[in-house]
Amino acid sequence: MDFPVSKIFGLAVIISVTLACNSNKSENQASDSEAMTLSSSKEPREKEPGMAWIPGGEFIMGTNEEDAYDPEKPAVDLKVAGFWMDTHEVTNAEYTAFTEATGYVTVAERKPDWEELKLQVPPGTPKPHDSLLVAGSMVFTPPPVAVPTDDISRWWSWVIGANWRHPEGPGSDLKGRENHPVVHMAFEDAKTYAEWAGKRLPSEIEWEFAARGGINGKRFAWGDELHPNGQFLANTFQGNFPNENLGTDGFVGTSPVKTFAPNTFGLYDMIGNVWELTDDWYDALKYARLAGQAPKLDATMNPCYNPNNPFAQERVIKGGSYLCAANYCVNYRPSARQGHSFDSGTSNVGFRCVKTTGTKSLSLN
Ligand SMILES: [Ca+2]
Ligand SMILES: [Ca+2]
Repeated sequence: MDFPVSKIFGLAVIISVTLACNSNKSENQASDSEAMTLSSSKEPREKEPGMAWIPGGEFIMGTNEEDAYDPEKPAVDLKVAGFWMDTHEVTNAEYTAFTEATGYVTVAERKPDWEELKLQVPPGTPKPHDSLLVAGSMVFTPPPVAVPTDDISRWWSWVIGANWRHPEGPGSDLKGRENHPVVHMAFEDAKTYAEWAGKRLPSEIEWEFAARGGINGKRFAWGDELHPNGQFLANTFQGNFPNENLGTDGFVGTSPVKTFAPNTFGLYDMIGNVWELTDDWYDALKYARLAGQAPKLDATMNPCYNPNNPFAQERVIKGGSYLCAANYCVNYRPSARQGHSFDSGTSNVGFRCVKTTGTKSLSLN
């Protein structure tokens, strides 16, 4: 598992912060691991524009595959109630409509708040100079030649002025990308949009159920082959990551939503294009806890656990992105999961929304 890409990582490269151990959290939430009442999975009569009805049911979450990452294991049987889900990732055009209606300014467009950032670094870490605490985000910056894949700073750069309006930084814009997924989304950016739209972010369980499209126990969302009959079914990375982005699937960056075939639930780009934020805190032992192989979290415990980043305040992202490659992360699978710092966006993270009538969060375990 690679080190999560985040604002504090980008700044840490600059201020040479060494990450050590910490467990404080400003919020304690474990909604995804709470048992909840399964509501009706019957499709409501009233349709939701731009959304597909996900009928709910039993499924196998996670995997027992030997070469999968530990946080994806083991496979567990779960039930999910029905819900509506956006058929595609939220686009730049949709996010533009939201900001025009509300005046909302995203996290990457704001000056970083040291009072929040210092909670994610060892106590006593000196405050960086004000000249470094300026608005920006992490941008994929491929090296010109092949490099070892053990250090993400070789291809992720902290770019001042990068945000959803300027995905590669100042000088880049959204022209011709209106129908591409919005990127550089921090959790607050996605959640605020969802609330404005009368929707919410999916739980990880809901997201994985929807991505599998009713196909249980398969490595990929569509079966066991990455390219059945030579077809590309998702926007991922072909070639040697990170320097050789061949774009054999037609795209070296994001693609317009709905370019690739939908899954059996009618959902596009659940795999690839951009990673998608969920409402859940990242817990590397979540699947093990659900299977009874690790102690359950209680209300007094830190809801976020990432052994690679003990300072983590991360939400789960799912589905992989246009940067997922066979020689590196192989995260274009429904069980793949990563933690994503709550206050950070990157040039390959977006989201989509869900909606339920009645009670919220309908995952059972
Ligand atoms: Ca691609
Ligand atoms: Ca996606």
